[in-house]
Amino acid sequence: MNAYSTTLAQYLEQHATDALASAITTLATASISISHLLDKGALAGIHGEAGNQNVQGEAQKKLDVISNDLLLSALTHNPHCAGVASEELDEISPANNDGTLLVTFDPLDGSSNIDINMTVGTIFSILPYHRQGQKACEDDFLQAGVNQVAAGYFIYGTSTMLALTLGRGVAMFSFDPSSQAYVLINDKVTINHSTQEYAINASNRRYWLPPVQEYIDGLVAGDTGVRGKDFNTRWVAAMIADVHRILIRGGVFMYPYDTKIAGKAGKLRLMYEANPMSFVIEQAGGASTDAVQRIMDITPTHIHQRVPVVLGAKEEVEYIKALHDKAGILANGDKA
Ligand code: FDP
Repeated sequence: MNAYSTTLAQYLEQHATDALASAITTLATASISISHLLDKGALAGIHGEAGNQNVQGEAQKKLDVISNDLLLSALTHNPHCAGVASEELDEISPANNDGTLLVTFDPLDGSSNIDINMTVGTIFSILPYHRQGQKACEDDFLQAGVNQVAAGYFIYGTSTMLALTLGRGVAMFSFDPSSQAYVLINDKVTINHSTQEYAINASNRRYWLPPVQEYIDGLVAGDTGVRGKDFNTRWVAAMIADVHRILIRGGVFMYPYDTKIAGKAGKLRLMYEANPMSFVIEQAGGASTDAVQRIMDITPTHIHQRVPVVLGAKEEVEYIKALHDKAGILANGDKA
């Protein structure tokens, strides 16, 4: 017998509208199927490449495709869901014209981790839909992150968990395999404002802007440099796992602007990764920017838009933004 007793269903009954509760329950049910497939691993024939490329030009893993299909089919059958957009699909999928919600998702973030038996997860964002009776189109999705009514992620790690925000803090649930239900383990997740831990892919150093190079040099110099204290790197290389670590024990995560691929300002996608994670991080007391402006204030121009991401401990995020401000960096990475 443990101390936890509130299920996701009970939590949603108390805190969410019927429509939201229904959409989140649909997502949770699909996540349980994905979690079971991951448990079976190679035995379920889910390892390896699917042999296609997604809209982002990345090789799709078999489980990327299976997870995408599971979520898409479940959500398009939900009566409250007017449309769905997936990181894996070129175009949005209209669903039920009378629905009041739009759902975006990254079916399996960090999918290069599947074959090495490391953490992956499903990230989702829920936006309002206002054109009832009409078929949803891509323009309906192009809303700033501040419009999100819920967001979160299911993380498939040593255990399966759900981090959820409905805009009034962040709740953390753990999946109980014996009851097959998500159970509330923390109803007020908070992030420390300061940290000595950071996450970045340092192999991209030569492509970063000077303020990011200067910032990381300061951290590496530790107590011999401008920061006067030692810092530690933690990098799982799956955003979902790096963000989850920050929610649990603090830190700052960066996938900054880089010049590695011409025309791509950052690696992460605004609508499937940056916005939902920003909502979760802000609701836990952290901050999230593209190093110049708040991510949730960005009005998307395209559903597959990419953005630089700097999120986590407030003091650190503000420090990085101040370095960019001092260097006169604009939102597109140019200098003022
Ligand atoms: P992945 O390509 O494995 O799906 O956006 C996807 C992502 O993982 C993030 O989860 C992760 O932070 C990042 O890419 C890692 O990319 P690099 O290894 O290219 O730095």
